[in-house]
Amino acid sequence: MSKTRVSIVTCVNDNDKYESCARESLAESCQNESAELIAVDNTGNLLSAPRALNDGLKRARANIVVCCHQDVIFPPNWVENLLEQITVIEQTQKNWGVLGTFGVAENGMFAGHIIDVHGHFWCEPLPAEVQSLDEHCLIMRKDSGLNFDENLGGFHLYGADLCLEALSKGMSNFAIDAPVKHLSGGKVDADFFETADRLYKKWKQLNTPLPVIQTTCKMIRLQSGLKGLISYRIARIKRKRRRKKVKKLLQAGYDYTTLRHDSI
Ligand SMILES: [Mn+2]
Repeated sequence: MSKTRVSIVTCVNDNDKYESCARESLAESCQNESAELIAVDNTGNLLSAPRALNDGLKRARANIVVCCHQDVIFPPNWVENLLEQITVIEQTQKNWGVLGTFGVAENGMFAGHIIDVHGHFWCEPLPAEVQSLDEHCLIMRKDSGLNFDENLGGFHLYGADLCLEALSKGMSNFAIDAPVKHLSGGKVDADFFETADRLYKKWKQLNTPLPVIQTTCKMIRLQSGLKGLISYRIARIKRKRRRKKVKKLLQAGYDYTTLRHDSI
């Protein structure tokens, strides 16, 4: 039997970047066979991210599948760290949906542990239940039956959509304490807004588990009608208040390595 515990899938449109980041930092885990790497060639961006990642997911041999950006650097022993976090989560929640290194908690605060272009974020306590997870690193189980929605298309928000799929099937999603370094920030471009529109059009027709979803980049309405509009307005007011409170705390000397997501 293969001892590969984790399959790590990446949609690659810049092979040099992939080789110097994800592949190089995971070389040891590949050597000791705890992880296998699956690169889905997407030179020229001919495939959408959901399509490319689903291709990788099908090829994965392990039940635990990590989908990461090509510009993510994993510290030594990251695979062991991930498996430990899964053990912690499974003590209370066997049927978890999606895990990630960084996301937005149910109260709208950042949750997770990451080093990126915006700084070092460490929002304890972890693992924490979240409403959405950032796409730079998502973890799922093959046997959960979850996969990416190819109709969503594009290169954004497929993590938020996957979290909604999991929630609608009764699974919970968590940010974990298995930090990685991500070399880019979120890019809110035209493709982002087009994908956000498709996300809204999809979930407003379904029984959306959340009226509004807050991602690490933006807040997106998912419910139509007056009810949806009111939920969206309330969520925005709450976000404004929360941001003010966070700003005050940061001015008082707190930083994102000491701020707890459950204290706001
Ligand atoms: Mn990236």
